[in-house]
Amino acid sequence: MSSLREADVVTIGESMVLMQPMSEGSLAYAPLFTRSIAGAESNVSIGLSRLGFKVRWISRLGADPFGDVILSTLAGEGIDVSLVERDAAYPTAIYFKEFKGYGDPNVYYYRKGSAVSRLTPRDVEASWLQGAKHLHVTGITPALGPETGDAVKELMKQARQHGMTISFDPNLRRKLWGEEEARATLLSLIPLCDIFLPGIEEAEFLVGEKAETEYGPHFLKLGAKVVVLKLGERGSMGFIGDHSVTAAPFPVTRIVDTVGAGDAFAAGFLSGFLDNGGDLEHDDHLLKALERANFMGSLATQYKGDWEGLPKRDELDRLLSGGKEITR
Ligand code: KDG
Repeated sequence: MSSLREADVVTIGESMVLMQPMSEGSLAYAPLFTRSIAGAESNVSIGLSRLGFKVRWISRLGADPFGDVILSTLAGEGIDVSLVERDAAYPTAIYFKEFKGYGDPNVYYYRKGSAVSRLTPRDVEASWLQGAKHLHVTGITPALGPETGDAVKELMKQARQHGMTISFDPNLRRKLWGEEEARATLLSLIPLCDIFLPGIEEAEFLVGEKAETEYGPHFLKLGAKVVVLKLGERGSMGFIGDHSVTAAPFPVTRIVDTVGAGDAFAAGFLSGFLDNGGDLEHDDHLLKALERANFMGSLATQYKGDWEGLPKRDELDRLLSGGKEITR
């Protein structure tokens, strides 16, 4: 008998060691760094785990100390990492942020030839989805190696065969691949997902400039069942069937770090989806999931780090109901 823990959600992707400078400005002049870990799918995993969901994270890491720290951090967050493979031949990836004092941070990736970049569809195993209800994938994994996209596609197909629901965040990373390849690959994954979560700029990248309200119906026609359009500081819109709802943003007075906000949003939305047993047909459910997503996204921008600001369930409930924290 398998000793695998049950999972509400399975994610697959690459996590890296994240080096963040302690000073603003060019990395050329940054003498001191703090070390954390990050990765779009593990950020979502942490968000969901903190809200009480059982999450399994599938990945590969180098057989190196950076792989150790990623594994122990995620295990410490309650995520099932028992199927993560260690590879002695290829390293764990690293990335650096550069804070300019305005706008989004710059990021510098050192991930070519990493352990995850060697993943192929032949590596996909039935155990990855065992006992799971939902699969979450992003467009970052297909950008990593020659066959990583096919591996993601294979996993999505298997999830569908198992009757699981699937969410897909395109997470366009222009530094990782060429525009044409990115566009074609990301578009090819939309028909395989139930919930598609593009940002407004990603939507425009994928299908060209349109009126904001046209993107949802366009992606629904391509095969997604629900489209969630992230509008940044203007909130978000959800599209299902022939109707749509708009959720207002939560105002943020001090943005510290925008990286990870989209993953916080995804965790918020998926938690609303799972809380309602996968029913988004009611406008009320869709709106609540969007509002939670907006809130989680705005929270993430107020912390340095890609996931550190994600709330636990009781904290989320208190913050959303306007309750005050007893601090001393
Ligand atoms: O969405 C945030 C991620 O971009 C970040 O945590 C690192 O996975 C990452 C990436 O590929 O940029």
